Amino acid sequence: MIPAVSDPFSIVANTADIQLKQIGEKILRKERISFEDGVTLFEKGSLSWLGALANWVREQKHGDKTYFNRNFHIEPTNVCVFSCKFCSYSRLYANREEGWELSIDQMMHIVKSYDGKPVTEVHIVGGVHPKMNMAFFIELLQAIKAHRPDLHIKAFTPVELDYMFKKAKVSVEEGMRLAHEAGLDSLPGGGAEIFHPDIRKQICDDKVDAEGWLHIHKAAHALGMLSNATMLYGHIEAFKHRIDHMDRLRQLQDETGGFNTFIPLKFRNKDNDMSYVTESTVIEDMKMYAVARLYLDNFPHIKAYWPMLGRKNAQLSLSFGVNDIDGTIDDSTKIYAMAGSEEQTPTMSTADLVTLIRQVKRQPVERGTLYNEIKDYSDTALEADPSLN
Ligand code: V47
Ligand code: SF4
Repeated sequence: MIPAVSDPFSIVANTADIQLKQIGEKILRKERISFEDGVTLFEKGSLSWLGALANWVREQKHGDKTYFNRNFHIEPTNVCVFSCKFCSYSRLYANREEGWELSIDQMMHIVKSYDGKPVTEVHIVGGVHPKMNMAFFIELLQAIKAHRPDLHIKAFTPVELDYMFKKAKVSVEEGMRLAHEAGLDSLPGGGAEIFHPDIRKQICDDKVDAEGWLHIHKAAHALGMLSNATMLYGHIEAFKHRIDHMDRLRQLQDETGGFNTFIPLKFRNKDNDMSYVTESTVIEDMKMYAVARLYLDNFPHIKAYWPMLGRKNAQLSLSFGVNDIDGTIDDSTKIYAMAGSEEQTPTMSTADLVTLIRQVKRQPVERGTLYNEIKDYSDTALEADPSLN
């Protein structure tokens, strides 16, 4: 474990590189850094230098608090009409051996299996099945809310929403309103990949573009819904594409204030059309988190998604700007296991998550989806709380 450097001022002062020194000083003065500054951070910033600054920003915003939530995932289908080159998950036809397609009853069976358990959120994301349409998902949202009104539904990426709105011939605004009325509470961050068209056309040419993705999140924010944003990094993109991506998010956040969390997603290369691409190293991963924390000054939270990063690296990320490590998940989240993550059975009990956070001397706080604090686990004796397992 690399200890967090508590004195970024000395680190900044000791930097020989004049450009880095100026950027570091801006950050310590809490001034916004520019596009060029962001690229320079990637190009020149050392791991320890970036980590010290990002940890300083993280501690200014959240102290040692490290959030997690208790959620479960439902993946309605892995059948998908799109053909993203990085995807290890989609299967074109449901009748192929590995394809699945859940009915409303089957999904409600999953929801009901959590009755009496202290989960606060269901996360629903899957492929884009040609048969599934808006009416189907409206019915699903209504059924979940009728059964468990207090369960927060975070569901559907703009990829799924764009497809269903077009099929139903409704505008984005109208479609979002209908979904919200039916029970959709917030949007997850998926489908963003890399916004820049030069990269997007090479890795996911046929699905919603950057403008479409941002439009849907903007419409959600206008209805008072909050959302997350992701970025798939570590493949064929250059640093300027990563900054371009974060810059578009930063601009929309200035307008709406509707984003909660940014989640950098490390590209995994197993069994997909980009298997020839070498995966990023842990050093690059930590730099990615740190630069995200420094660039996205208006995003409250930076999340490490542990099923994709692995538990040890998720712990490490807490010293590089990350203040959230998602949730217990408690379900067979298949997308990362299929793409090559070492986390083949991505479930962690709440006690495991609390221990993981405490081991690196941070403060575990259970949150709701919208970052309402549910319980601080700093001093809870784990064996004394039966709901933890
Ligand atoms: O958009 C697909 C990614 C995303 C691969 O909002 C891959 O709380 C790496 O968005 N290697 C979906 N990543 C998952 C997602 C998410 C996950 C957890 C929490 C939240 C949240 C959102 O998975 C896709 C895509 O970027 N993905 N294939 C791959 N080979
Ligand atoms: Fe379909 Fe999503 Fe996979 Fe792309 S990443 S092929 S949209 S399931």
